[in-house]
Order: sequence, then C-alpha cells, then structure tokens
Amino acid sequence: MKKAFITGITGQDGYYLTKLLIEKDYEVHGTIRRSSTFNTSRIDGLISQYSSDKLLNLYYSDLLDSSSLSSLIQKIQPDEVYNLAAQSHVAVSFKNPYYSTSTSTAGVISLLEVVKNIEKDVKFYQASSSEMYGGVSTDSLNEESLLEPKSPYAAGKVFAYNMTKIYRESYKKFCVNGILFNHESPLRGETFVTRKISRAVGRIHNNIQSKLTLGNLEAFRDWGFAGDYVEGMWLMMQHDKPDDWVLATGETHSVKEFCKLAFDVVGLDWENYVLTDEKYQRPNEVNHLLGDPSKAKKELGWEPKTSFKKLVENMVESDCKLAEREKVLIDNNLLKPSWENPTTT
Ligand code: NAP
Ligand code: G4F
Repeated sequence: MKKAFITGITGQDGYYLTKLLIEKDYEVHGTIRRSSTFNTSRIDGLISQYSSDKLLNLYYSDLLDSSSLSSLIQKIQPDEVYNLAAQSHVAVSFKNPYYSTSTSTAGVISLLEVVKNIEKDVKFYQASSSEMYGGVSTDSLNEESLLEPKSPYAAGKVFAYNMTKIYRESYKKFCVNGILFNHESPLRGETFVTRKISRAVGRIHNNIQSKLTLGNLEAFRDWGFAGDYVEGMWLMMQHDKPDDWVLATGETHSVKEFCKLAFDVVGLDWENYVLTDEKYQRPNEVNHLLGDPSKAKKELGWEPKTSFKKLVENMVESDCKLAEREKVLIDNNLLKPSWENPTTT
C-alpha cells in the first residue's frame, strides 16, 4: 500500500485529493494546524470513515515548523509528498505579506530538504499557481510562458516553483510543479469570489441576505472543478519523469459572467443584487488568466470533465441547500438574517 503525506489536508484540494488517494488504496497522512476553533469540517466525513482503519492519519504541524515536518516525513516514510498548504488568498497576501510569503517559502525548503536527505525515493508535488503569470496579456498561458507575479502570494509561489525545479535538476529528485489555474467546488473557501457569489445566491434565494458586494467584475479567470484537478496532480506523480504541467480548462470567463450564470440558476437577475465597492479591489490586479492544458492532455492523458456551466450550477445548488438549513436557524431565532454574509471578504 502506498503512503501519501499531504500538507494543507483541511483545505479544498486537501479534501478532494485525500478522497481520491484513499479510493486508490493509499494510506494518507496529513498535517493540520492547531486552531482555537475546529478547522477540519471539510474532512470530518473522511475522518469518521477512515481514521479508525488508519487509512487517514492526522498530525499537528505548520509550514513554519521545519522540525515537525521533517520528523513526520522521516517517521512516516511516504512514497509521495503533496505540498498543498498555503495562505492561499491573494488579497490577504497584500495585508499579511510577511506571513504569506514566509510560509510559502520556508515550507517548501523544509519539505525539499527532507526529500533530498531521506534514504527512500520520495516524490514531491508543489501546488504552483497560474497567479504566477500575472495576467497581463490575454494570451493562452502554458509551461513556457513568462512569470510576472503581481502579489506577495504570487511572489512566494514563484520562489517555491523555482526551488522545486532546482531540487529536481540539482539532486535528480522526483519533484513536480502543478501549475493550476483557478479550481472551485462547493467546498471552496467562502472568501474566494466564486463561492462568495454562490453563497450569496443561496442566501438571497432563501430571503436571508439582500445584496452581494464585490470588487472587480471585469477580471477573467479560467475556472475548473477541483475534483478534476486533483486527478491531474496524482497523474503528474505517476509520470515516468518529473516535470511541470499546467492544468486548466482552456476557457476564460469574467466575474460578471459568473454572477449572471449563478443568479440564473435560481431565476434571478444578478443586476438587481450585485453592488461593487473599492474595498474589494486589489492594489495590483491580475486581469486575465487563460490556460493551455495541452501538455497535460498529451503527456498525462488529463482533461477536465466538468463544464463551467455545470460547475456554477453545482456550487449554487449546494449553497441553496446550505442556506435552507441556515433559514431554519433564523426562523428559530438562533441566527440573524443579514444584508450580506458577514463572513466574506
Ligand atoms: P485552501 O482551501 O485555502 O487550503 C489551504 C490549506 O493550507 C488549508 O488546509 C490550511 O489550513 C493550510 N494552511 C494555511 N496556512 C498554513 C500554515 N502556515 N501551515 C500549515 N498549513 C497551512 O487552498 P486550496 O484551494 O485547497 O489550494 C491548495 C493549494 O493550491 C494552495 O497552496 C493554493 O495556493 C494552491 N492553488 C490553489 C488554486 C485554486 O484555485 N484553488 C490554484 C492554484 C494553486 P487551515 O484549514 O487550518 O486554514
Ligand atoms: O476568487 P479570487 O480571490 O481568486 P484569485 O485571486 O484568482 O486566486 C485564486 O486562484 C489562484 C490561481 O490563479 C490561486 F493560486 C489562489 O490561491 C486562489 O485560489 O479572485 C478572483 C478574481 C480576482 O480578479 C478578484 O479581484 O475575482 C475578483 N474579485 C472581484 N470581487 C473578487 C471579489 N475576489 C474576491 N476574493 N472577493 C471579491 O469580492
């Protein structure tokens, strides 16, 4: 039975990757952060299903805690390490640049050093990002395109991307970069634009929110479904030689288009509900991202299976159900209705 070690297991991709690997007969080991509130909600179902059989095993750690990462990998002796952990919100990285970049940079060095020094051949996956391209041109972006980071988040990711290549080339280690374009799901964090929209649609449809305030409606993203993208991560780790691959859909849509489609799902006109506010604009915006996944298609046989329309429908339908449950709490005076969902940024 193969063993995988995952940082960031409690995140969106952590959930989908863990599920996929367990289905493929892996034993999964993941790191969680100590938090004053529970932070395992995405993987609670997997924990109750698989932890008693030791198919899923969790440990406290942090990207900044080199010693715990190193001793865990030495103890577990995994076959594959997936580095998914990050402060992954681009706008937040402008507000917390030191933390955002130091976690991305220190974390990757700690992990690559163990992979270099451990006796066993351990494969390493780095969660690189389309954000590294900077989104200046409208061209389709591939593995050869120029990296022009526009945020502290992206600068940290470029560092981690380069270190992954450096360890691959210098020490002949199996280290890969998955350069993933935006991928979403009903488990996407609520402060990312797609989920902020689908949550609002669910709540507005259930009469527990009245407006949705966003920033730049003209930004374009190549949005796919996270469940499809974790398959691509795993395929990269099974390839006969390590390399870098772009995962994307090859289609791009604006935030405005996402809004229109999401409100259409419940028969509402988005223009009656969506407002904009400067506070959601970024100091430096990535205007346009469009990926070219042809290398992944040719070499890994990977293709996204979920259309943009289906992705939006799945997210809105899931958030309508969530809002129905919130409505019950509101009707019983256990929660207050709000003009907006107060948890979003
Ligand atoms: P996510 O939902 O924000 O999950 C991030 C994970 O990292 C969470 O488990 C989080 O733990 C953990 N984490 C944050 N800071 C940490 C620290 N200092 N030490 C240890 N763990 C820490 O992100 P995602 O969407 O699943 O993305 C996974 C990775 O892919 C990230 O590296 C992201 O930057 C990258 N990426 C994402 C996309 C995308 O569109 N989703 C595209 C390209 C690249 P808590 O649960 O405790 O917060
Ligand atoms: O949903 P977003 O916050 O995602 P962003 O910045 O593209 O980053 C995500 O994808 C990257 C891959 O390219 C990942 F590496 C990264 O970890 C993360 O998962 O914003 C998307 C677009 C931006 O142009 C933003 O300015 O939506 C625009 N936007 C407009 N109004 C908004 C809002 N974004 C957020 N979060 N909130 C808004 O109210």
